[in-house]
Amino acid sequence: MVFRKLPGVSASGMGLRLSQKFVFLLFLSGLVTLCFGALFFLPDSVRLKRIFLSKTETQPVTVGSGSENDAREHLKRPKDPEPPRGMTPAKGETSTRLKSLSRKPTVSREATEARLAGGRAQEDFTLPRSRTESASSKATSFDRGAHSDTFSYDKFKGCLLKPPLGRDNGRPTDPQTNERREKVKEMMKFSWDNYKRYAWGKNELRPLTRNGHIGNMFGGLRGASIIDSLDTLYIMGLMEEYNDAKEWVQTSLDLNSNGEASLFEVNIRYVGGLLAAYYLTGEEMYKNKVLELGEKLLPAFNTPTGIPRGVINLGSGTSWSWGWASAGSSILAEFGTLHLEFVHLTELSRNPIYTEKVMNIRKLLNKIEKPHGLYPNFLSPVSGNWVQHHVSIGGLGDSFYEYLIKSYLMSDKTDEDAKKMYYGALEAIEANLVQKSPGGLTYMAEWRGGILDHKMGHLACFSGGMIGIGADDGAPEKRQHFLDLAAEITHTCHESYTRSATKLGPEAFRFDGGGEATATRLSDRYYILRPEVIESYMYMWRLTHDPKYREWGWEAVEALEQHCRVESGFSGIRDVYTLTASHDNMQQSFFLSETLKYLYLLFSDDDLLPLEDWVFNTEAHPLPIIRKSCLQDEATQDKTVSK
Ligand code: DMJ
Repeated sequence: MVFRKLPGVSASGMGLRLSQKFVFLLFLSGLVTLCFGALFFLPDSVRLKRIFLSKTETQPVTVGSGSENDAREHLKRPKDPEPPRGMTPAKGETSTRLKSLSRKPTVSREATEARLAGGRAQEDFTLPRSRTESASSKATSFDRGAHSDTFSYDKFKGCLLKPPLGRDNGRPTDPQTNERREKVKEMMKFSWDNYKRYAWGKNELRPLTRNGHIGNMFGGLRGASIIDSLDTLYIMGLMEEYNDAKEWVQTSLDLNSNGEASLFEVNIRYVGGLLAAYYLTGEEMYKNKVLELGEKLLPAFNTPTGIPRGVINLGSGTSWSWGWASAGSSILAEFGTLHLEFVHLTELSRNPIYTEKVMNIRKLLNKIEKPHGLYPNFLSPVSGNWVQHHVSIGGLGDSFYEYLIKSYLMSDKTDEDAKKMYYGALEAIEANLVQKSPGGLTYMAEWRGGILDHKMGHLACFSGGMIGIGADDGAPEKRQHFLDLAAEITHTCHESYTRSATKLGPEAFRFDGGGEATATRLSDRYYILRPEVIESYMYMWRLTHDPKYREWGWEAVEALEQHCRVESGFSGIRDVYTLTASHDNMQQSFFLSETLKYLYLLFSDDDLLPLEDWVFNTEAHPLPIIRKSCLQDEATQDKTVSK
């Protein structure tokens, strides 16, 4: 009976015996299975495959991560003529999944020691399919231009408490302070003019050889110094220079690059820089650019946990982990330094996907077991477990902590999870890392599986400012203590400057081997125009108005002028302990974005970018506090006239 119903083949009609019929049927079903199975090996673009498989294939879903391609699917507008990128890997490329674990990137970062330690199995972050689907369908229907609930710049300005540039652009009344501020402005103009003359459109200036540096951190994106300078030029009132920068962004910033970029660096410099430029000026062009760039970063989150990998190809969306990061892990300071910018991308686009991505990271970090309450620097984006127990407030960990307290502040103090995590982390840091030297200096040691390394990096010096801005929201009995701790750390970092011949601080300083706050290794003696110490002076000045912070800032200006200023720009130096300068021939873009901006703010009145309205991202790009209640209030429309 069954045989007779087989279409096209009548086995009984061929006069076969029952056993022969059985073998024939077995052969036939094997053939059908084989053909169907072969469909899976066809390229995605083959029509036959799409017909049979597209609707039925199921993918594992995780909070905020989804399948390999759905981040781009969410953003695909109905009339997009092309399939989403990443569906068809470029010739010679293996799939993201195969490629993504780890490979040697073209970009290197300081080598890290591989001390493996186990982490507890990750809790299950998989959401029921229905919830993920509803999130994705919400996002698919998103249309940036036509969305009724579009971002209103006027409304945003109406919700600021104060004018962004203060009464008189923050000009201080005290003549000496004003003179110092003018000096910093001159330094900015000098750096900018030389960049423009010798390196226009490249990422950074090489001031000794008078040419441009492109590097390989930004995946083919250009003009890092331009993007990083937009807001600094604007707040300093260097309008001719600002207009040149704006015009370059408008006409020459090409986001269709196809190179390997650091997700972290592109986010803090490009996304942060464009967001700040938009919020300060209201120029729609910046908003359009930043939303276009934001979309390109999303595929980095397509991992089993939703924890992004460190490197992304901005063209294909393929992502992978740094070759130097042990066992294909992601870096705490990298995936933990996206929150502020991504929340603003959602704010401007009205697309929840950006916030979902970073909230997923937050959730995972909140839930995972932490050794002694500490957050190690390496985490597997596949298992969601810590990969090794190295904890540092300097490189590899630093801005993760900064973004916790700043997320709380930027949310108008509504983000209670961020607050809890920040004060919890600070408690663990104090219990395990904060040390006092025999000479009475407070410092943050590094922690390697329970063993302390009595070293503090220049990068860790941002923590004076961070602990300072978080002091007020701590438990009442702790507030003064936090402010004191912030002042002590800032003092130690200042000591690392005063104990050198150049009065500039080394890359890392130690508290063992007889010395205190000095670099003992030759390889730690360099200074690359970093901002962190000056950043803490600026915050501590705003918080305490103790004149010593302005004096310390001025010492730094004099040292920069004396040892880093060369004929055609500013350069890092190889050894802060020798007066025979050896320059590194690099004017880092963060010198224009951070070091000079923080110095300028230090010598300005507090109403220039008031902390009541703005938080600075880790590249010193000001992002406004989001006052949800005000923004949603109909009555706030167009209250901008006075601002
Ligand atoms: C900057 O790019 C950022 O401040 C980052 O968080 C750390 N390093 C540099 C400056 O030193």
